[in-house]
Amino acid sequence: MNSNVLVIFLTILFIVCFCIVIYFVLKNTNNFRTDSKSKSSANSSSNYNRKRVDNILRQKATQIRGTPTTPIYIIDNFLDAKLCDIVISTCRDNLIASPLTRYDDDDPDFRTSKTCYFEGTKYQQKVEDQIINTLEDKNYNCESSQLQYYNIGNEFKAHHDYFHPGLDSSFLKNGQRTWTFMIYLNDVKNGGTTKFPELNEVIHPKKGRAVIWCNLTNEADLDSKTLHQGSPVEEGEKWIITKWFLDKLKN
Ligand SMILES: O=C(O)CCC(=O)C(=O)O
Repeated sequence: MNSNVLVIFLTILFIVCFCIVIYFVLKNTNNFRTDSKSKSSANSSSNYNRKRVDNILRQKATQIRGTPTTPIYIIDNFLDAKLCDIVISTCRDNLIASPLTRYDDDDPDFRTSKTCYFEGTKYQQKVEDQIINTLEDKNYNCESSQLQYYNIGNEFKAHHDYFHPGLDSSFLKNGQRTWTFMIYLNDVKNGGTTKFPELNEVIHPKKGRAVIWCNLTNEADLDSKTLHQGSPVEEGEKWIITKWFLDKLKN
C-alpha cells in the first residue's frame, strides 16, 4: 500500500515538473517572438520600400545577377546613346577629384576617379526623371545624380555605399542609402568592370547599361554582400552616372 502511494506521489511530482519545464520552454519561445517582432516593426518605421521596388525591377531587368537575397539588376539600353554622349560632353570640362564619405589616410589612392555635379542642366533632369520613373519611387528622398570619370589606372576600391551608423552620422541625418542606380555612359576598351567580390560577380561596362542594387537587406539591415569596386581602367576611359536613394520619405 505504501509503495502504491509512493508511486502515485512520484507520478504527480513528475507531471508537475514536466509542466513547469514546458511552461518555461513556451515562455522563452514567446520572448523570442516578441523580440523579432519589435525588430521588424522598428525596421518598417524606416519607411523602407525594398520589396515593392524588387517586384518592379524583376519585370524590367534584362538580367538579374547576384543572389536571391542580394540581387543585382541590369537593364541594357536604359539610357539613349545620344543622351550618354551629351552628358559626357556637358561634364568633360567640369570635373573635380571624387570625394569620399570617409577618407583613409593610409590609402590616398582609394578613389582616384573624377566627379561632375551637373545639377540644373536639362540633361540631368532627363536622367533623373528616367531613373525615378523606373523605380516608381517619387515619394522618397534621394541624392542628385552625379557623374564619375575614370582615366587609365583610375579606380574606386572595394567599399559599401550605405552609411556606417557609427562613422557616418552626419550623412545619416538625411537618411540611410537604400538603392544604388548606376549607368555606364560608354563602352570601356579594357578593364573598368564593377566587381562584387562577395557575390562573385563582375559586371562589364556597356554604353547605356543600368546596374541597380539595394544596399540594405529585406529586413533593412546593412547588406555587407553589396561590397563592390570600380576596378582600374586598363584601356580607354570610363564614364558613369550614380544616384543613391534614401530611406526617408519626402516631407
Ligand atoms: O565605377 C564603378 O564601377 C563603381 C562605382 C561605385 O562604386 C560608386 O560610385 O559607388
